[in-house]
Amino acid sequence: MSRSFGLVGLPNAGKSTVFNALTLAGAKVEAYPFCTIAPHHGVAAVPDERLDHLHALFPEKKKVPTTIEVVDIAGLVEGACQGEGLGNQFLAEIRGVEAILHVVRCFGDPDIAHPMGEPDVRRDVAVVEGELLAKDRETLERRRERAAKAARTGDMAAQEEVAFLDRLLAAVNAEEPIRTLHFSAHELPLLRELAPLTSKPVLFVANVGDEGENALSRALAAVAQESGAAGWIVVRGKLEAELGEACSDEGERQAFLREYGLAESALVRLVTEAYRLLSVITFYTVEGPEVRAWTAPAGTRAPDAGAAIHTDFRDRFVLAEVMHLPDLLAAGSERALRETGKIHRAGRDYTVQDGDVIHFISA
Ligand SMILES: Nc1nc2c(ncn2[C@@H]2O[C@H](COP(=O)(O)OP(=O)(O)O)[C@@H](O)[C@H]2O)c(=O)[nH]1
Ligand SMILES: [Mg+2]
Repeated sequence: MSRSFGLVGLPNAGKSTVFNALTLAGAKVEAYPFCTIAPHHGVAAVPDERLDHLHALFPEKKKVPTTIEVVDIAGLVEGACQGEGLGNQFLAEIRGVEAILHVVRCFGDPDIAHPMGEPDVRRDVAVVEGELLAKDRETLERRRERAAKAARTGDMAAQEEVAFLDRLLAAVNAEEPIRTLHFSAHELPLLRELAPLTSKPVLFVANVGDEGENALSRALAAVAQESGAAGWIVVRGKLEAELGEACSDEGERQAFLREYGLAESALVRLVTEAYRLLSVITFYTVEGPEVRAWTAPAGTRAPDAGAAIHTDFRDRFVLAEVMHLPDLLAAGSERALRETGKIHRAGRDYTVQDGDVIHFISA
C-alpha cells in the first residue's frame, strides 16, 4: 500500500540529491549528467505524529508507519523520446509510478553544469514536459491506429475509443498535459488502461540552495499553478541530504532543521502535499502486536479499507468499530473511551475518514 513516486527532471536538477534527502539511502550523487544509470528505488517510512500519539497508548506494541516508494529515474534531455540519452529506459520506469515528482533546478552554481547553460525554470519545465507529451503522442497514435481499424468494421466500442483518443491527442498536440482535462466516470477505466504519462499527478519540487526560497523557486510556483492539477514544494535538497547523512539520530536532525528555520523535513512536506494531491487519507489500526498506519483513497468504504489488512475484513465484514483519535487520546485508553460510549459502530457503507482508528470485525 505504499504510494510510489518517480523523480523526473533535467540532468543535474538535483534528483539524486532530493532522493537522498527523502530516503537517506545514500544514492550516488555526482556533478555529471547521467550518473544515475540504474534506476534507484528507495523506501521511506512516513513520519506521522498522530501514529506516535496513538502508539504512546500502546507502548508494548510495535509501531508500523506507512511508507512511500521513491524511484530516482535516470536523467532526460531534449530528444529523450527518440531514445537519445537514457530516454527510453526513463520512460519505461515512469510508467510504473503513481505520481511524478518533477525536480527543477532552482540553485545557481557555476561548478554544476546545466544541460542548456543556465537555469530557466519555465524553459526547463517545458523541456521535460515536452518529452513526456511526445511519448504520450507516440503511444496514443499507435493505439488509435489499432482502434481505427476495428472501428471500420463497425465495432461501436472501438469507435468510442477513437473519439476518446482524438480528444487526448488534441490536448497533447496543443502541448497540454492530459492531467488538465476532465473525464467522466465512464471514461476513467480506459484512461487508466492507457495510463498516459501526462495524466499522472505532478508535484513540482523546487530544489533550492541552503538559503531557501529565491526568484527561481518563486517562478516555479507560478508555473506549477498554471499547469493544472499540480502542487509544489520547496526543498533544500543538498542541505537535507547532508543532514540525513550526518545525523544518525532523528532528534539531532530535527534540531538542525529548526536551526535552518525548517519546521518539518522535506519528507514530511512532500508526503503532506502528495497525499493531498492524490486524495489519500491515513487511518490506523491497533491489532495483535502492532499499532499501524494505513493509506487509502479518500472515499473508501470500511470493507475496502479493511481488505488492505485482510481480505476477510471485506469478504466477511460484519462491522467496524471506529474511534476518533482525539477522543481516544483524551480518554487515555480504549477501555475508558468505550465507557463514554464514543466508539462508533459503523456498517459497510461507512466512508473511512482521515485519522480514524478502526477495529474491523469479520464473521
Ligand atoms: N550548489 C548546489 N549544488 C547542488 C544543490 N543541489 C544539488 N547540487 C549538486 O548538483 C549536482 C547534481 O545533483 P544530482 O542530485 O546528482 O542531480 P541529478 O542529475 O538530477 O540526479 C551534485 O553535485 C549536487 O551536489 C544545491 O542546492 N546547491
Ligand atoms: Mg541523478
